[in-house]
Amino acid sequence: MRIAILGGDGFVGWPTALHLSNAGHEVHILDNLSRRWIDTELGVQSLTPMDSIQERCRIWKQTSGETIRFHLIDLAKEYERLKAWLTEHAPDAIIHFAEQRAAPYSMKTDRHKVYTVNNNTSATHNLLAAMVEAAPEAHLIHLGTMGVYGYSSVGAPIPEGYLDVQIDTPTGPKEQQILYPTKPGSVYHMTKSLDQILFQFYAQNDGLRITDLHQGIVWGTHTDQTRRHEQLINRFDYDGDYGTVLNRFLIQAAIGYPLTVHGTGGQTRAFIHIQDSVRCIELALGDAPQQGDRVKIFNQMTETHRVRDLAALVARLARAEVRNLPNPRKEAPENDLIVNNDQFLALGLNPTTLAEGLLSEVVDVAKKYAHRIDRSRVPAVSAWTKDIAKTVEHDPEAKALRAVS
Ligand code: USQ
Repeated sequence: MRIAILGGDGFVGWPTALHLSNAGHEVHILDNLSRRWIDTELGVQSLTPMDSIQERCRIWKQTSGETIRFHLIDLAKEYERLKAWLTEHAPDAIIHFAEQRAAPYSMKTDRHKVYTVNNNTSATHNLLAAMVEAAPEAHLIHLGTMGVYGYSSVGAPIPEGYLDVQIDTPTGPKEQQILYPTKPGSVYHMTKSLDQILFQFYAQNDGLRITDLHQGIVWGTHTDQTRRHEQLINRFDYDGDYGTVLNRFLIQAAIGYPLTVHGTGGQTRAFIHIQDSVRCIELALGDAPQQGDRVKIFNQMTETHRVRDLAALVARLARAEVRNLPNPRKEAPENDLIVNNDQFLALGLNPTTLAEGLLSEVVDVAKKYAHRIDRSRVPAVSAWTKDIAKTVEHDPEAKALRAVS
């Protein structure tokens, strides 16, 4: 297949590009390199040394003999170029990662909220409008998030996108399936909730074939392909805005930094290893909806864990210390989470779970590049509200810690 990977320079986009190129597909990366600019804005860098996208593609050609082409394009701002690109290349499938993906970054200031909404919503809508004109047959796979469901304990398993409801009508009760009601916990998660409505409309109005993957928190760094050459290495975020919880704990353990648990650590979240993430995308490619079908939604996760249990596991594994900090986010302090992921299991996904070996591999990568870490960028200081901002702990390494009650 000819596949366009939008946002193919990012944390999941790059290993996906390698995985699909390795599987024999013709891969094109379209990216505006905004993630690299955000590193510059924040004054942080990936823990792992990342080459330019052009150099990465050159090394891949040298290592595998396969070609990945890179196209510098901003989906949110260059609509006509996007449409022209789709007309010229006629991709069979389009994988859409091209959105600002960090919740803390989206809540940093009003400017970051505006940027995240403008960028994410325009990118998705530009793509859909251009597909109707230039690539109506292509299969669109979007990287959505488990966070659209919200994290209040409902007690029932979260279904894959659609909820069975019964509505009272004058002629008696009627069964219906509706999009699971969204309850986003950040401006970033809100944009992914808006995306769902855009997809629903374009599938129903124009017959676009769309798959939305509600992905959990990705952990790990290497895949089979990124391991093949040092310069194919994936990016690996540790800072308070882009680093995600399990990877942060593993990096913190590697550099002797206290594990930064927000609040009691009673938050339960869904997780998936990066190797499974790229495999799921391949499985979704092979299971496309037909024209006229509703949006196909998968829960792309393999297990759920409570944050404090992860901290305890990493602390045991790497002899690290755990710190309970005031939570910079507005979120339920404790929640349960049960998630259905039957569709990927039925398609043959064999989940990689939190094996100690894989956790240790991440700690080893972090130790190797520890000299690149700026400890002052580890704390998560983007607060969800002005009141919460007053309570944020800026220096978890300091001796005099505020207590969490
Ligand atoms: N947390 C800590 N300590 C930390 C960092 C995070 O206790 O040092 C807590 C947070 O308060 C939160 C949980 O860990 O309760 C998860 O935070 P996270 O930063 O790992 O994940 P999140 O902000 O939800 O976002 C990440 C990705 C996003 C993706 C989402 C999937 O950045 O792109 O959509 O995971 S999900 O969480 O399932 O919605």
